[in-house]
Amino acid sequence: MSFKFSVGPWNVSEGADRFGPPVRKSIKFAEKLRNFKNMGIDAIQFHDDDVVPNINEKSKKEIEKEAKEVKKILDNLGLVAEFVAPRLWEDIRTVDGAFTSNSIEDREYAINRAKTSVDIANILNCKLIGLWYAREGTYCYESKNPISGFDHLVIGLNEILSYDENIKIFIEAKPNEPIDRSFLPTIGHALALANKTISPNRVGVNLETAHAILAGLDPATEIAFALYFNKLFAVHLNDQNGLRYDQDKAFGAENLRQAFNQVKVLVENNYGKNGEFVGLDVQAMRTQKLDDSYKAIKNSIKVFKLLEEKAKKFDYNFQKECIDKRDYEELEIYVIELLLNG
Ligand code: XLS
Ligand code: MG
Repeated sequence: MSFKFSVGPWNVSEGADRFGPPVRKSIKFAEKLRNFKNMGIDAIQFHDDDVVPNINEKSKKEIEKEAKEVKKILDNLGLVAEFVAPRLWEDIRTVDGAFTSNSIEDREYAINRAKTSVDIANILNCKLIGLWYAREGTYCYESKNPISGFDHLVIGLNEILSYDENIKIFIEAKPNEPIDRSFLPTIGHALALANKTISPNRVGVNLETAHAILAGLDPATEIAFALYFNKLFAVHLNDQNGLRYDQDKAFGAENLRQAFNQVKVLVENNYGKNGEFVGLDVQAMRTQKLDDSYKAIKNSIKVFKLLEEKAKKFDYNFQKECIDKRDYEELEIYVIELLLNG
């Protein structure tokens, strides 16, 4: 079985960062999708407002109409939608968090917007909702009661689960940024919370490499933990140079051996057998020129495939010999040579 890849339109951005404005022109949405298809991408990851821009200003009918137009573009290109994620971190009503805001009106807004994502997902013939809990946590520890916070998260999940019984949800855990302390920093936290919902089987996770590194954890082990529970609904492969801002670098660009082990654990466990995609969440560097802004994606796929070959070459007999002798130095140099030899 071969892996199928997905990316989001935000992965080809205009290069703005906290310290400077955009440096590249916007590429039209339909053109991005066409280019993704030509690069060998199979599925698209969507925020709700990637599908329906300015979603808050639109009626139910308008949302439906625009989502149907996007479905047509996807069909024409032979692409599918992997998930729809409500972009809950940009609206003025989610300044203090969305599902865990201290304001009841804001929490209601978050739930309604997530339900609209379910409607959009259905139009796109997609059954997966993504929740990156960007502002669910605190900037000031004392500003929220964490126990109520967890409770509000479960209430939000339950509302979505009961709105549509065919929908599954992934939680994308991240320890910090934009907030100081996240309520759900790791895969383990997300899986534990899933068990408190009305339908634990329908709540899984999306492991993003950079988020695990920011939590000081090993991404491959986080992936393995989710696989053990049959809860790895998606992955966001990328890379990260230690404890910096969330860099969304090309996969393998910083931590090649860790990248290898992520691919290896996915290969060993037949990830994708239930239709899951190898998702990338990488950003073009600010320094890239417009025509070269797809390289982070292209290079990530290239590295993934090269590492897949290496994973398939991995010598399990030799591994066993090393284990029997408890000679892990030998195993380690074997892996390094496997990676270095072309
Ligand atoms: C940010 C997240 C975001 C989600 C999609 O850190 O990675 O891009 O993946 O909502
Ligand atoms: Mg992500």
